[in-house]
Amino acid sequence: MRIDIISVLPELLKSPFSASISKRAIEKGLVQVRLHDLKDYAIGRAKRVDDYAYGGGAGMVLMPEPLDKAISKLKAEREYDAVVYLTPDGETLDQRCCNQLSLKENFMLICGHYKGIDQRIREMHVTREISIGDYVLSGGELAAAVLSDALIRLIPGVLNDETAALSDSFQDGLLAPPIYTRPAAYKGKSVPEVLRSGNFLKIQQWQHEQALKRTEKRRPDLLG
Ligand code: 6GU
Repeated sequence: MRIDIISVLPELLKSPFSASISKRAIEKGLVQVRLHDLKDYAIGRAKRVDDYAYGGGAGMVLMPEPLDKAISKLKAEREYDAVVYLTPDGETLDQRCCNQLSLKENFMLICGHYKGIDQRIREMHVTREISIGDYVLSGGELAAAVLSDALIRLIPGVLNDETAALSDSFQDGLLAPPIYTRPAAYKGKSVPEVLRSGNFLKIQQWQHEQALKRTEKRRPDLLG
């Protein structure tokens, strides 16, 4: 997998890829992440990338020309399976969407900032518009980091057995059951007996029951 991210604040995106699972995936060569600074494509003597919105209102808009140049340069170098614009008015990201996207090879992620990007760039280049939830972030960078993280961990070979994606919340349409580690008793609270029974079938049964209970209580919408 290859992820190209275009942003006016690429420095905001360095640390999410410098630790843990994403870092290991990059080191293993299972994913390549490239950050592109939109400011390198600024135009005019003033080296601008944003301008006021037509029609007025507060907030700046990323201009079409720098974005068009940046996107076109990347497109000339390789085929992209998806050109994603991260925006609060996009489709809401969920695990199903991540699973589907994780089968693709080359992604371009475009981060808006301020009020967003010129509509014409969305029409000319963007193939998919994604939001990470119903709240507003200052820019698309953190959303791009969230989407990248969710995709990278699904690449075959990225997770080892201990962190297998199959037992994650949402992967089977249910929230994950409670989990415990040693010690067996802590401040008077004990680990459920069944988890220490060694009976794999009973453990699985218990975990499924707990997952169902938790989902009914917290996210009944997931049960349909
Ligand atoms: Cl993708 N961008 C911004 N700016 N805010 C968001 C978002 C994206 N998803 C949820 N809120």
